[in-house]
Amino acid sequence: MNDKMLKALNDQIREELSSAYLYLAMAADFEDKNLPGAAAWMSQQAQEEVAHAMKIYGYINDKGGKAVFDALPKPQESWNSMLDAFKAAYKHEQYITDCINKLVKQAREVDDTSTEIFLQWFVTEQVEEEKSTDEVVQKLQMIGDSKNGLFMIDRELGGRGAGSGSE
Ligand code: OFO
Repeated sequence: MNDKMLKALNDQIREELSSAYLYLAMAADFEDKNLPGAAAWMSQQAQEEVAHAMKIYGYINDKGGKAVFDALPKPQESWNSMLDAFKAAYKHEQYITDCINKLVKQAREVDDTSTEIFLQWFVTEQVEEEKSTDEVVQKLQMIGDSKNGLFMIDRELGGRGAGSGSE
C-alpha cells in the first residue's frame, strides 16, 4: 500500500479509538450523574467506535501493511448537561465525517481503488452517526429544562440496544 495512504489509515484508527475514549468518558459522566440510559447509549457507542478501529486494523493487515498506534488524547471528564454532551458528540461526528471524506480523497489521489471501496462503508456509516447524535440533540432541545422530559429521554436512550441505535 502507498505509504501516505497507510499513514492516513493508521491515523484514522487513532481517531476511531479516540472517539471511543470520548464516548466512554461521556458514559462515565452520565453514570456519575445518575443518567443510566444515556450512559448505556454512550457505552454502546464507544464499543462501536472500537469496532470501527478494528475494521481499519483488519483492512491494513489484509493489504500487507502494519498498524501503528499513536497516543490518544485525554478526553474531557465532565459536561454541563446531557444536551452539552450530545452537542459535543454531534460536532465530533461531523469532524469524523470530514476525516473520512479526506481519506476518500486521498485514496482517489493515489489511485487506490480497493481502499476507496473499503471506505464507502464508513461514508455511509457517518450519515447514520451524525443522524443518531443530532436526533438526541433535537429532542433534548425540545424538552428544555423539563426534568420529566429528561427522565423520559434517558429511559428511551437506555433502550438503544433494542433497535434504535446505529452500528
Ligand atoms: Fe466511527 O463513527 Fe463515530 O466517530
